[in-house]
Amino acid sequence: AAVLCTRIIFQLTFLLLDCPSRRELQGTLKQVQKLLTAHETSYCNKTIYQTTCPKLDAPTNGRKLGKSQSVGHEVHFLCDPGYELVGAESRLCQESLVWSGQQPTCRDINECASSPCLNGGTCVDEASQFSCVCAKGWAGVTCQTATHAAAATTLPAATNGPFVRPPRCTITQGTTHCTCEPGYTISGRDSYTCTGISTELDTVMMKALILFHNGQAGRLCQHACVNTAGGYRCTCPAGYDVTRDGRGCKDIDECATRLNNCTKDQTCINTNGGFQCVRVECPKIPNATYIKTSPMRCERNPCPMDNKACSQTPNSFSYHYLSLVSNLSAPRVMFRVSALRQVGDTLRFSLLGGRPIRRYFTVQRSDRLTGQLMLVSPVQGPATLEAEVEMMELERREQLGRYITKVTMFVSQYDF
Ligand SMILES: *[C@@H]1O[C@H](CO)[C@@H](O)[C@H](O)[C@H]1NC(C)=O
Ligand SMILES: *[C@@H]1O[C@H](CO)[C@@H](O)[C@H](O)[C@H]1NC(C)=O
Ligand SMILES: *[C@@H]1O[C@H](CO)[C@@H](O)[C@H](O)[C@H]1NC(C)=O
Ligand SMILES: *[C@@H]1O[C@H](CO)[C@@H](O)[C@H](O)[C@H]1NC(C)=O
Ligand SMILES: [Ca+2]
Ligand SMILES: [Ca+2]
Repeated sequence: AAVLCTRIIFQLTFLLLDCPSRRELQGTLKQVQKLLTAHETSYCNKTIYQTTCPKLDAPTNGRKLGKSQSVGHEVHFLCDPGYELVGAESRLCQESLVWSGQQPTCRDINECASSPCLNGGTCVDEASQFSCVCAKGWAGVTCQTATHAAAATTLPAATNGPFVRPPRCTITQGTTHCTCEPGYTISGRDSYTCTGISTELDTVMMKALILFHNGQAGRLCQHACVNTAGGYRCTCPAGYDVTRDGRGCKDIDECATRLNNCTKDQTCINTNGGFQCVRVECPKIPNATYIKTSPMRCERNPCPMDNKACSQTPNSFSYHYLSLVSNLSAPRVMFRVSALRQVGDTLRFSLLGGRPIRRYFTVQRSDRLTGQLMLVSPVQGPATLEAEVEMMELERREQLGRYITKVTMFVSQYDF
């Protein structure tokens, strides 16, 4: 023990000044062992065993492809549908045991703000197409490609369409040479675009963009678009339900359900976006009396003999209600009025009412016994318009009969 003790003392004079007791010695030995082990492990970890980069997480709302954390291996990142990748598409485990690039994130795509021109490009109208005026440093039909060679290699994946990739470019003696990933070919006017081999899909994508740009047909939502994490949804104004496809708005028929508060003596008229309760009151005209012969019709009581004032009043009033959408294209036929048979030698149709009505409507004959109410100019809703069509029977310019058709049009606030 003394020899051992001496040897240890010799080696570890910095730890022990005197030969310690057996217990103290054991404690010191343990400490020394621990110290050596720790030193060795830390050394080994670095030089021999540790050849991997730290574990990488998949981005939120995305996936990581590739599990290997060894030097020289790459991992790739993908985002869930509805999200776009911002940052490095892939990262490499470098010799220094540090991953290349920055950890990417998956950003929600704002479908509601979608525009065919990417990267800050401005969309310009053309006859049946569009073109993009790209922001500085970007090119391509939809400004999808970075023109700066250096920028191209670090182009974030988020700006790439599914069939378009940035090329890898190098500048040699002032000339730029670009190459594409396998499966892609150099294309585009600027030849800085790598396009997928599937040109058919490319065409589809372009068509979709054009359709979107032209509105209506490609309108994402008929009314309003609300961006949500990973998607979007369409909303409709009060009085409408969202259609099955989730994009359109469908009027709720309050009259077919109990959603209306019309009273028993009223008639419920369903309108686009609402409803109306109507009740026909027969007109009060001097020298004549009218009675209701149906909910929508009033007829004149027989006139006393030789009462010219009475016989000149209309024989009947009939009432019709139309529910229209705003901004209907014109001209179009709104309503037709027909005589059952010819009475007298002349049948005349005319539009009653003042200037406001004549701004939008006209009455013209469509055949011998029929007159039609025509819309001549689009009406912007919400509005309620009343047009009166008069049909008069004449015999040698003498009035035989007069029939009034009142057409009330409820024009909705929206074009649906
Ligand atoms: C050595 O590596 C192992 C496993 O990676 C770890 O548990 C240990 O704490 C490391 N030791 C030192 C001293 O770094
Ligand atoms: C029906 O209810 C609306 C409010 O919801 C009210 O403005 C309207 O006057 C009511 N009509 C009748 C006939 O009660
Ligand atoms: C028509 O009615 C007015 C008042 O209501 C009356 O003064 C007039 O005499 C009537 N005309 C005829 C022809 O009965
Ligand atoms: C009305 O419709 C025309 C096309 O039919 C459209 O150009 C115009 O913008 C529309 N106006 C409104 C206010 O919606
Ligand atoms: Ca979204
Ligand atoms: Ca309705």
